[in-house]
Amino acid sequence: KTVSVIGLGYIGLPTAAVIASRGINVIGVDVNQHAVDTINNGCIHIVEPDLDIVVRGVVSTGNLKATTKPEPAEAFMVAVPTPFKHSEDGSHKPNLDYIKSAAQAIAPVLEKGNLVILESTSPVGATEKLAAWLAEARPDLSFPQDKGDSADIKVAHCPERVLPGYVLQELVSNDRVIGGMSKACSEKAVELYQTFVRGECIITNSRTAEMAKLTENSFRDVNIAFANELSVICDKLKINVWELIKLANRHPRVNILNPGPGVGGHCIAVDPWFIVDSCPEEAKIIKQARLTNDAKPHYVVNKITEAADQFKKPVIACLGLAFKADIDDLRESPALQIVEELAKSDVGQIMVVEPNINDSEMPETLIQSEVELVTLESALEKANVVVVLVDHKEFKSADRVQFAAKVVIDSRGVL
Ligand code: SAJ
Repeated sequence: KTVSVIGLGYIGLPTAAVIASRGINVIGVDVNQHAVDTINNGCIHIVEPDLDIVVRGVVSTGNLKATTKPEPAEAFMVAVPTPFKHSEDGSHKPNLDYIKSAAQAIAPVLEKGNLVILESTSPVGATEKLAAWLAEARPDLSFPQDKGDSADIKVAHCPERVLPGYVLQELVSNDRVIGGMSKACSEKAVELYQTFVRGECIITNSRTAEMAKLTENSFRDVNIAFANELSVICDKLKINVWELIKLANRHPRVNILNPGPGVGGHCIAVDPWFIVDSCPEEAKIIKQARLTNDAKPHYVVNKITEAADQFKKPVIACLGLAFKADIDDLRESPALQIVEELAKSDVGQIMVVEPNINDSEMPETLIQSEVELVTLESALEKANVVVVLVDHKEFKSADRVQFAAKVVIDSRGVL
C-alpha cells in the first residue's frame, strides 16, 4: 500500500510522517525543491514539536520519501494552501489555484481504484471542483460526480483540524469529519484514516464537511472578536478586561476567550471569509467578527504611539512576532503587522524579541526599516516602552521586576 501526500507544509508533512510511522509507504510531493531535499535528509523545514524526530525515523526506515514529481499510489491526500485574494471592493475571494495545480499534477498518475482526498480547508464546493479538474484531465477514468459509488476514482473531503504546536497529538486523537462524494468514497476514506487516527471518523457529504471546517474556525473567530470588542470597551470604561473575563467566566455557562492584538495564522483569519464570499448577504456576524479582529492591530498601534509620545527618545521593545504563543509561524501575524506599522510611522527606535526565530528569519520589511532582533534582557535594559504582543513562555516567566520602570502595553494579559 502506498499513500501520496501532496503539499509538505504544516499539515502535509506531519500527516505524511504519521502515516509512514504506521509502516505504510508514503510518497510526499512538494513543488519546493528545498523542502523535498531537507525532508530526504531526515530534517524538517518547519517548526513543530517532535516532528523532526518522527521525520528522521520514517526517512531512515525508507517509509517516507519526498519528491517534486507525483508517482502512482493508492491514495492521494492533497494538503496545499487555499489563500484568498483581496479585492479593492473589500471582498475576499478564495484562491483555488494550488488545488487545481495539485489536481493537474496527480491526474496523469491516477489509476482505477485510487482514492483522492482533499485535506486543505476549502470553500463549499471545492471538492466537487477538484473532482471536475481530475475528470477533465482523465477522460478515460470515471469519477463520482458522474458514476457515484461505481466510479473508478473515489473523492472525499477530510478537513484537517489540528492545532499548530500540538499537531502530532491532534492528528491521531482528533475525530475526523469524512465527506465523501458518494458513500463508497467515504467508506474508502475512513479505511485510510483508521490506519492512523484514534478519534472517531464520522461520515457526511463533501459539502457538509467543507462547511463543518469553516464553521469551527468561524466559531472561534466570532468568539475572539467578542473578547476583542470587550477589551476595547473596557479600555474606554477603565476596567481591567482580564479581571472582568475571569469573573464572568465563573458563570457556569459563560466561557469568554482571550482578547489579543488581533487574530493571525493561516486559518482563523482566512476561513470565515470563505463563508462570507459564498453568502455575503447572510453571513453578517461572521463578517463583522473578521472586521473587528482585523481592526485590533491598528488599535494597539495607536496605544503604543500614545505611550511613546510621553518620551523625548522613545525606545520601544516589542515582545513577540509570531501569530501565537510558542511557535515560529509569522504568517498573517498581528504582532508582525503591528511592528511593521510602527516601523513605518517613525514613532521611535524599535526592537523586537522573538525567541523562536533567528536573524536570518527576520522579515525583510523589518530589516529594511532597521528594526533590531534582540534578546529579552537587552530589550528590557534599553526600552522605555514595552509592548507584549505574543504570550510566549519566555515572556510569561520573565522577572516582573524588569518591567517595573517601563510603560507597559500588554495586549495579551501576560503580565
Ligand atoms: N487567539 C486570541 N484569543 C484566543 C485564542 C486565539 O486572540 O482566545 C488568536 C491567536 O493568538 C492567534 C489566532 O487567534 O493569533 C488563532 O489561533 P488559534 O490557536 O485559535 O488557532 P490556529 O489558527 O492555530 O488553529 C485553528 C484551530 N481551530 C480551532 O481551534 C477551531 C485548529 O484546530 C485548526 O486545525 C486550525 O485553525 C486550522 O488549520 O484551520
